[in-house]
Amino acid sequence: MPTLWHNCHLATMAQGGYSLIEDGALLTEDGLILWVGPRAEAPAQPGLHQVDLQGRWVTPGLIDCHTHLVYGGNRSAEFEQRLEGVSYAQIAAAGGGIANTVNATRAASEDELFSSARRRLACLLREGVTTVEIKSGYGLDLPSERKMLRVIRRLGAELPVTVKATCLAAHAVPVEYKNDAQGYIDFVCDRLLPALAQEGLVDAVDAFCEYLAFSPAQVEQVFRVAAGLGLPVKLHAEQLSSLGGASLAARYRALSADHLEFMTEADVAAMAAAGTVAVLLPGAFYFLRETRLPPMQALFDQGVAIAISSDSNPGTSPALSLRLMMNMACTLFRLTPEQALAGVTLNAAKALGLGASHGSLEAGKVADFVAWAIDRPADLAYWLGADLDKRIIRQGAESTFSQERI
Ligand code: DI6
Ligand code: FE
Repeated sequence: MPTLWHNCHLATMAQGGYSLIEDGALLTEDGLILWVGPRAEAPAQPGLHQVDLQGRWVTPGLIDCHTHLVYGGNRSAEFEQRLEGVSYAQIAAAGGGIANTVNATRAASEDELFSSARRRLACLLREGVTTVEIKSGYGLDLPSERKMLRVIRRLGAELPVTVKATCLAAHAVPVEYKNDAQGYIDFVCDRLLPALAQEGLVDAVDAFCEYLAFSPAQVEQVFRVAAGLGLPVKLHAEQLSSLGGASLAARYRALSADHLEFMTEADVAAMAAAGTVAVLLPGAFYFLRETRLPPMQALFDQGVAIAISSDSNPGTSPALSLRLMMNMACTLFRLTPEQALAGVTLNAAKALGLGASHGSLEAGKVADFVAWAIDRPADLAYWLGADLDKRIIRQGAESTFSQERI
């Protein structure tokens, strides 16, 4: 049955900005948006189901386009160490860091991984997230990467959220390949990626291009295999050093390059030309107490689409709030609240290859939206902490998930 959602204001995000419609309405049917516009022009149909949104502000459902939500254990002990002066790189060199989480993830059963990830994901969903990307990358062998990707698929099947699964097997060198990063990359390219892609567990391929992870040449090898498998690529690039990863990603028409604090002007130009989205991760910047900012002015000037994401992971961004990331993108990276909202809607959808179906309130797109009891859209980036009063509509139906305890 078609439904008319009315008595609301809309931030449609259709053109990348708020694209406001005051006193607007939305018509939905079969999970899709049929029409959006001013209430006075709403199509009149006999028997139309009507929902009064009581003056709320409606935005697209939020999209967290870069997370590592599935993992065993956590790293709060390393947080304490870092505050005592030990660096992230030192902890990693001593066998902690990502390797710590790899051990805990390998030891966990699929059910254990599912239930801990479900609890974390629920925090995002209660906040209005309707689409999320989740990466593997804490398994680093075939059975453990498969286990993570199966958990990611199961989260999408059992929770009211659209989930994209990214294979990040090229995240770190596992102990089996100590001092043989190239041997591990060969294994990922020859065996692991083809097997997991063939099992239908992979929507995109990511890698960590960094001096303490993989070189641009090794990443390129992974990208070539991904292309051969028909999978889009993304890249963790220029987080801690400048290796030209963002330009490499652009060359392979990556959906996104992520982090980017150390990117150069040439990287910005390459991404702009390729239409690769810049995914900024203020949570990791903050949690690692980084000081080098991404080249914001160059990104703005060259018109690179900017997405904002939580990077939710146990080591560098134990973030369970996308709205907090919006605030931090404004305070730390100088985005406007409008740009921050675009960063978790339209541009985040593009970073997942979902630009045609998600991320804005437009006819033909999936009817994922949130009706917020706020004064104006900037409130979403303004309030720190706490939960805002809201109604969450996913695929045209109101979700009651936010009331469930898990
Ligand atoms: N960059 C990050 O910030 C995370 N992975 C990556 O490639 C960190 C992952 C971790 O420390 O567990
Ligand atoms: Fe990450």
